[in-house]
Amino acid sequence: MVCMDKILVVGVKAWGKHGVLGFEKEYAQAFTVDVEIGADISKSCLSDDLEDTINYAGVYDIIRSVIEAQSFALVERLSYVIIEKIFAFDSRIQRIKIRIIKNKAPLEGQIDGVGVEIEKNRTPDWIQPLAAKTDSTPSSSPKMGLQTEKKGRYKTVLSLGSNIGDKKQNIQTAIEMLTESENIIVLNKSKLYETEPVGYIEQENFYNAAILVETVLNPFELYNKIKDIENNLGRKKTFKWGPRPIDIDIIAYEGCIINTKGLTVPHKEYMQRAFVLKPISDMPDAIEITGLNMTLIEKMTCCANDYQGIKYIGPL
Ligand code: PH2
Ligand code: MG
Ligand code: MG
Repeated sequence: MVCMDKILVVGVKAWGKHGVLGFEKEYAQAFTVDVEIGADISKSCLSDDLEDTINYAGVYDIIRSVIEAQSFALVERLSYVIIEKIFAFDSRIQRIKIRIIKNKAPLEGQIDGVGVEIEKNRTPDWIQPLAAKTDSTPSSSPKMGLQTEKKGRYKTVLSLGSNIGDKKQNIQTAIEMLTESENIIVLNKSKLYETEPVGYIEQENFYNAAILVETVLNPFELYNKIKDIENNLGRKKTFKWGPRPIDIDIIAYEGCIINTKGLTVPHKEYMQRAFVLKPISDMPDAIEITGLNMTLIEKMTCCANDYQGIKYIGPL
């Protein structure tokens, strides 16, 4: 996560009964804890109002009460329980780093302490670890090891590109296929553009467009749906940036940052690509989902290396 403000609660000393050895569970020993809380607290810098930030006193109380009132074998588990409680304490907290040192670990010889450092991002509320799954709720994306509770509708911006076959038809068919999915509503469409290939240039020009959709699918489910559609439209695995009848990319997904091996959201390179930015700039409601604004997106479009190669074709 880039540019995240931090609240620091450091050097908290507390006594607790944590350890694998029998006497560690019986007699309390000293722990020192540092916590870093990642959250957007910029509003409070102007307002000077406690309501606009995370109250560090609450964080401090959680650290002490978990250490003092509970008992765990591992400092790993202790850290995790504190993290969970701090996330629950304030929904604006996006990231937590915790360092717990057991000051007088039962080891022979000279040692200043042992401990762990654990860092976690808040898990969006529609993603739950598989372990939390009950028998009655079907797992809708087993491949990702995730289970979804469909709690809401989310807006997401998709970019479409084609440079094999009837390019306009391919893009239109892909949009129809998305529309036919009962989980997806297409809210807005860009115009259609012809663009010069970026990356691998020895191939036909592309047609590019973008759409804004609303969906109850989480980003991983949406990704799987998109892959199905790409395959149905004859997409074959070739090489990176190679020609394709259809490519659909998730550019942005409301309130969501994902960094996994298979999926990165927002899309890694879209801010340098006029063939993505230009279509998005046709749709003010889609720009909003990217977190950019019209002025910025227009400037970025003009700065992108592929800007000169973009030709307006017509409506979609
Ligand atoms: N997609 C790529 C690589 N290069 N160039 C253009 N003009 N349009 C694309 O959609 C495109 C590309 C990889 O997805
Ligand atoms: Mg792509
Ligand atoms: Mg793609």
